[in-house]
Amino acid sequence: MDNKNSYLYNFKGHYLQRQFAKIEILEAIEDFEIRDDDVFIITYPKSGTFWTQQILSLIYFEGHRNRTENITTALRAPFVEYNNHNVDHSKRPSPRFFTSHLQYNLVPKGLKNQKAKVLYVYRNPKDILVSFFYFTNWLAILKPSDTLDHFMEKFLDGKVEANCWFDHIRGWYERRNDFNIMFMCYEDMKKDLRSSVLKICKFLAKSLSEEDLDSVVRQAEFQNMKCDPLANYKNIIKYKVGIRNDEGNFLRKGTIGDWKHHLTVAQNERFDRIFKRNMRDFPLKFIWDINEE
Ligand code: PPS
Repeated sequence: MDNKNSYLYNFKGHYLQRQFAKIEILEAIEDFEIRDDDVFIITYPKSGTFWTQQILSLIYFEGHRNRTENITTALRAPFVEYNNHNVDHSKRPSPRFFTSHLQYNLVPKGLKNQKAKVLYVYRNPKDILVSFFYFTNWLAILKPSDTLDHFMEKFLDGKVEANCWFDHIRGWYERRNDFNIMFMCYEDMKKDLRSSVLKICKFLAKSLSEEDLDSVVRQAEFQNMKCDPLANYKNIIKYKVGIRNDEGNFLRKGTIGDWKHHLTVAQNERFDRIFKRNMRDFPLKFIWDINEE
């Protein structure tokens, strides 16, 4: 992989958004000092990253839950590979939350002491493909594609941020014993948000009153997040990053199975063939349809 792409930055074989990638930040990640109570949200793009940031922020910060503090979820759980806000992580109070789209071999090595927690959120890749297609065509700093077919080629080739979806999830899953990790499925969160929040609380050893739990679930629901400027980055993206049109939204559909409205029969069959070949014997289940059990 060369480094001539004007939209993607290649760091040790991993693609990042060129606009925000800084070599000194990337090189410092490996030795980044990890605390035992740190929590890392790890996702492939478009898998529910900001949703999970919102859930953790609501679980942990009373001021976020009762809306007395005006801190975006991006600042509650900043990306480790993009320090856009120049945060000095060593000065942040514990527990610290981080977010990352990095592959398993590029995260801080201190995460492997198996104390700090990793929450890996995954989503069915056909919905990721569609979400990613709309996102890259919306954001001015990402390379647009004329057609879904064109974007699908890039996605399957791993010529997008965070590279190939298959490698990302397989890598993290195969190395799961190196980390204190829990895998969560976007679709399970969508189908039963309350149980998913409870599952996250259990993993983080955090208990909430019934009233607080209700409040977390309510404020993490799609429609409520969409209206919440601290959780929906539409305007931040519009004014600080730049967009190509006004129709897009960071919280676009937030559903399961939207791919059915976008993929042709031929594209779907091709995707299925490639999925089967790459995910043979892979034990995590994927939910492709809202009505699937
Ligand atoms: S990014 O840019 O990679 O960090 O994007 P990411 O946050 O991972 O994923 C964006 C998709 O997540 C959907 N989303 C939600 N779905 C359901 N419920 C809630 N509360 C929610 N919040 C975000 C968001 O709408 C994007 O999916 P699509 O399919 O494009 O709507």
